[in-house]
Amino acid sequence: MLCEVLNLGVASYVLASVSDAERPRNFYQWGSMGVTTAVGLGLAISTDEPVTVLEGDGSLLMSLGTLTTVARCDPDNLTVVVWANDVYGTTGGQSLQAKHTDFAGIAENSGLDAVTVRDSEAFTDAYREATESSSVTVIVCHVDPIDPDARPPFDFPYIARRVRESLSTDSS
Ligand SMILES: Cc1ncc(C[n+]2csc(CCOP(=O)(O)OP(=O)(O)O)c2C)c(N)n1
Repeated sequence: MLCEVLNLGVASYVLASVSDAERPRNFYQWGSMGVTTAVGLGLAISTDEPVTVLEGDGSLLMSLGTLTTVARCDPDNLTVVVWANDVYGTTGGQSLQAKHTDFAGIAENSGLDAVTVRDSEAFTDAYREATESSSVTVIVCHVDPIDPDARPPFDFPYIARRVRESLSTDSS
């Protein structure tokens, strides 16, 4: 069963509203900015299950060095999707001031496979290829900012416990 590690804020709000009950391995980050990919790496090297990170571009910008560590470990079950909306969406849409920054280029120069996509068809193809690959791929997915209505109240200890219990009891 897929384990998804979601950036704090918008990514967590959206994924929680899609299908939280059927996805006990949705690991929402709560208040913890800049750690999503690092948490995903830790999970990927401690389980054989597939792990997908949904990272924010602001969060990744805070912790670019994580990409070097991901490339060094290169677990075959990890895929990193960067939700690149060019803003700090969760806190009101402030500009990242990073329009000249090439996240896929940074990932590649850190030793990872990387691809940039701009529509859902390209994303679907890239995600399929990435999950079939035995190397980590970073998919930089350019999206428009959204402000979801849903603001699920997360109980973070419960979320972490639920992920841990699902990984230790259920491998289907
Ligand atoms: C260390 C730290 N700095 C700032 C914040 C406040 N904060 C919460 S979400 C967020 C924006 C995150 O931006 P991004 O990762 O691009 O995701 P988006 O909200 O655009 O989906 C900020 C600045 C925080 N929680 N932790």
